[in-house]
Amino acid sequence: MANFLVFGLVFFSTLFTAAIAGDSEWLSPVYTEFYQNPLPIPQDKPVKYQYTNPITGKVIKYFEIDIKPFQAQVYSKLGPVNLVGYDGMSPGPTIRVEKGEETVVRFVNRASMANSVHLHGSNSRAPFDGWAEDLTQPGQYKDYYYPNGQRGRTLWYHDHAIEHTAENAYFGQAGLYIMHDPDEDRLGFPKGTYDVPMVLSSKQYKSNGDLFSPASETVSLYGDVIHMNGQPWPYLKVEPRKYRLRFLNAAVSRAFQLYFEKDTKTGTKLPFTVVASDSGLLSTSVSASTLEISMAERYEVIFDFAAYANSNVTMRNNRDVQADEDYNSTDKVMKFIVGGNVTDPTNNGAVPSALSTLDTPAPKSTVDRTFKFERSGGEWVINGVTFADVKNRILAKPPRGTTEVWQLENNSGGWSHPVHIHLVDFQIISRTGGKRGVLPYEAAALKDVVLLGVNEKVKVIAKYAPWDGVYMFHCHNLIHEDHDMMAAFNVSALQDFGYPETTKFLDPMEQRWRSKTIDPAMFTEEYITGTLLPMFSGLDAYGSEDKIEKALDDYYKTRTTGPVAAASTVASSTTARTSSSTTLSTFSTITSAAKTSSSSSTKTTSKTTSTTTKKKD
Ligand SMILES: [Cu+2]
Repeated sequence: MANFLVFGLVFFSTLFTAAIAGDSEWLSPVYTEFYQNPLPIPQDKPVKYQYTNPITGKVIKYFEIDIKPFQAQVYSKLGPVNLVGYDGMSPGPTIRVEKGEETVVRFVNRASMANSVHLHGSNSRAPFDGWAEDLTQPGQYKDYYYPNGQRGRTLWYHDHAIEHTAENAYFGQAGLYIMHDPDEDRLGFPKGTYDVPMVLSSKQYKSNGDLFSPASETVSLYGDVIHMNGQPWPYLKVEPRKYRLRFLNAAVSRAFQLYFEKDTKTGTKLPFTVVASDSGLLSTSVSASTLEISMAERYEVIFDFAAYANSNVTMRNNRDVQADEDYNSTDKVMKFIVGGNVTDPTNNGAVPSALSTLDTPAPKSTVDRTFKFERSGGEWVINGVTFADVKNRILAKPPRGTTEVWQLENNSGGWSHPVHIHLVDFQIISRTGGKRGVLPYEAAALKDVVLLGVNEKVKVIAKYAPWDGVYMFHCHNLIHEDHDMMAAFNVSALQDFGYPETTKFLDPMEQRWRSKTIDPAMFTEEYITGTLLPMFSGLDAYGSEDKIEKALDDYYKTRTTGPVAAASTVASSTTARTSSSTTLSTFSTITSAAKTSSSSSTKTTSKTTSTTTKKKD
């Protein structure tokens, strides 16, 4: 304890932003209230309005969320923390939807920095996917239109604003979005208070109790204060029965390897069952005693506290996870105080072995594209390209509906990169070069994030469907993402596809869907239920997903030649970086119908002249 005091407030608070080697010190003021505060449970967001299309019967639920500043108290003896969160809380309110019910979520910027919102895990149309340059400025709002047509899953909504995603997410802009699928009910998983959101983060505080900002970080912000649902090192009182724990790692830069131990028997890792991940249910339940969860990944675990009645179980984190920095207490997460009585014995049965049938892409032995994630010239790049490299940042043009294998490479021993590909659910085929292969629960899952650990090569396979349009892929270490390890792919429109779509959503910056200035007339029930939601409902944006999937399959089955790309898939002139005074045309049109070969993936481009005011390290 004396050690804590010596290394406390004065020496290692704000001055030492670079990581200090070793496990014993603090960067933040010493935190002493371990397991003294209850785990907060984010409240559910109520539906504000609802609209049913009189012809199709299709339901759209409307939610409205204000992005606004608020304060919280993390250190009881220091000053408050200044945060900016969805509805003034962090994590934001939990949005709950039923599979098949579409949603419109209006995000209203009542804060001081621009935002963009990504619903992570949703195959939203490009203009509603949170494209980093599709900013909503303070005083504006944007209506995001979501399909909820995929399998049930735990999604999350979080900031994706160009160059300051790390700040926005870290200061509070992250929340859960849980899509319930009736197909899950047959499994009898724990429900209600036995179904607990677990949002991990790791932060660093200043000597006054306020947050240290990631704004000037260019490498990583690992943080030394571990939070669950916004509370450092909390406790949760549980009953001696099964719980469903829905983990999300919302940290800026820290990956976790979680395990549980009984306080009276430390060193012995307790068993649990992994049942779901990014895209919902696993194919089979997977027994485990450690859960590796990197930034933006979701894993759902059934943990049975029955054997630990009237005792305490602590959730811990391994040290030496990848190349992350450890601090005094980054090996601790939270405590479960297990009572002696079960008040509700329902939904407490054995976890079935077979859980679901995954819609895995048809196997393929070739590698279509290779992407190297690396540090180059003081920037984080993908195949030498940054997101600021507007002319070159579209690194792939998979024709709509094609299945591709992407090889992701990290040749560094110094850092890891959780890679997120928007739009698709992918299967992890292989992992080589590092200390581990494909983890058992990864092998049973469809994912949208995969950790590319130190020196690892990971192959992922996905079908680039159902929509066409331009989407991002990037590292989910938010410091790397901001500086500028992000690129795009264009799921190319098919000229001769023949499916009758009445609306196109190719361009994430299409003017029609951009943010608007706050106007009270646009916030009335009459406007929203009488004009706005009927407009979305009439777009035919999502209603025919199954038919499109089938039409795409038929298209490729019947073809004897390669796919024919549309003459012009995207011709946007609105995609210059917002920090730029110059407008550049971003999206090159497709000139060749031929399926791209792997050569497209290894191009090295000369940097375009920077037109941005982007900060350089
Ligand atoms: Cu990275």
